[in-house]
Parts: sequence; C-alpha cells; structure tokens
Amino acid sequence: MKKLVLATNNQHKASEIGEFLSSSKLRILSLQDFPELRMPEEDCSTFTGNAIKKAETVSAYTGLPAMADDSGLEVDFLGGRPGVRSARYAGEGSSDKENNELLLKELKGIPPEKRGARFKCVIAIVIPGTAAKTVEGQCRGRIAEAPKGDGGFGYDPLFIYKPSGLTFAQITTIEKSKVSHRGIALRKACNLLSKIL
Ligand code: ITT
Repeated sequence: MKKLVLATNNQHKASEIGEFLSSSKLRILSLQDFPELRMPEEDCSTFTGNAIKKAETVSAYTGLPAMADDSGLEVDFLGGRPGVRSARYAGEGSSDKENNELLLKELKGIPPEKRGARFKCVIAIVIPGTAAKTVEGQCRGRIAEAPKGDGGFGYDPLFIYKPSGLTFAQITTIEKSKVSHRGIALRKACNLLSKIL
C-alpha cells in the first residue's frame, strides 16, 4: 500500500483531510509517526511558498510522499490581512479565541456589506526526487459581528458562508468540505495524487 505523510500539526486540518482521503487506497501517516521531525518556520510571503516548504521538509526527512496545507483568511477591509499570518494574527502562539477577538476589534463598526472575506488554501504535494506540485481552493464569505456555532476551528465561528447564511462552525465537517477552500483544494489534490502516486 502506498504511503502519504500529512505534513501538519493542526489536528483540525488533519481530520478534515483524513476524512477526505479515507476512501483512497493510501496509507496515511501523520507527524506523530515522526516525533523527532522539526517543522520549518513558515516565513514565506505566500501560502504556496509555505505549503511547499512544509511538504519538502517532511518528504526529505521521511523519504516518503508528503502533503502540506497552508491556508488562511483574507479580509477585504484589512487589505487581505491576516493572510499568511492567520495562525499568528494576535501574536506568536495566539489562540483561535484571541485571533477571533482581534478580528472583531479591527472590524468594529464596519457594516455587513464591507465585511467580505475569503478563505484560501494551497496544498503542496512532494514525491521524493520530483518537484513540488500545488493546487488551491478559495471560498468567499462575510465576517460575522459575533461568533456563532461550536464546530470547526480557527475563524470558522466568524465566517458566514453567504448561500446558507450560517458560519462554518454551525455546519458539519462534511457540509463544510463541500464548499470550503480546503474541500475544493482537496478534490484537486486527490485527482493529482491518483495520477502521480
Ligand atoms: P500547520 O502549519 O501545522 O499545518 P497551522 O494551523 O499553523 O498548522 P497554517 O499556518 O496554514 O496552519 O495557518 C492556518 C490558519 O488559518 C489556522 O490556524 C486558522 O487560524 C486559519 N484557517 C485555515 N483554514 C481554516 C478553516 O478551514 N477554518 C477556520 N480557520 C482556518
């Protein structure tokens, strides 16, 4: 059975990706299978650069095919921030709650029609001995005025998916994957994996 290492320390991402790949014929390994591996600093200015960096590090260390996801939220009113800094928006090691609070503070008093945003996800796949390949997905929505829902992670409680009027934290993982940035990128990644692995 062919192996693929998921190059992420984010358990929520790993479970969204794992659910997606559960019907594939791949044996999925995680970073927990390689406890000595140290992930690189995510210092690139683009999602693509960071995703490739993570996948290349894991593939080089393990000698196996690796897949990484770099993703984040781009808010129109903030000129695309927090973007690649989404995980560290409120400072190094900040929690989802702190990041969401800062976002609400920065958008205080901004009316609904100016609270547009998009989630973006780039997935990089590296097969040893070959150049990295990337696919991406985007999903547009609007930032709520207060968090809603208990599901999901990160900015999900503040991200209203317009067609449903619900936040990503108010829907199931399966429903989210049908329309989300990660779901879109994962469908392309599965297609690519079936050709190159
Ligand atoms: P890895 O690098 O180990 O994969 P990470 O959480 O640091 O984990 P990123 O650097 O890609 O991952 O940062 C992504 C951040 O963007 C994440 O921590 C959330 O704050 C936000 N984010 C990305 N996808 C999201 C989603 O589907 N729902 C909510 N927030 C999301």
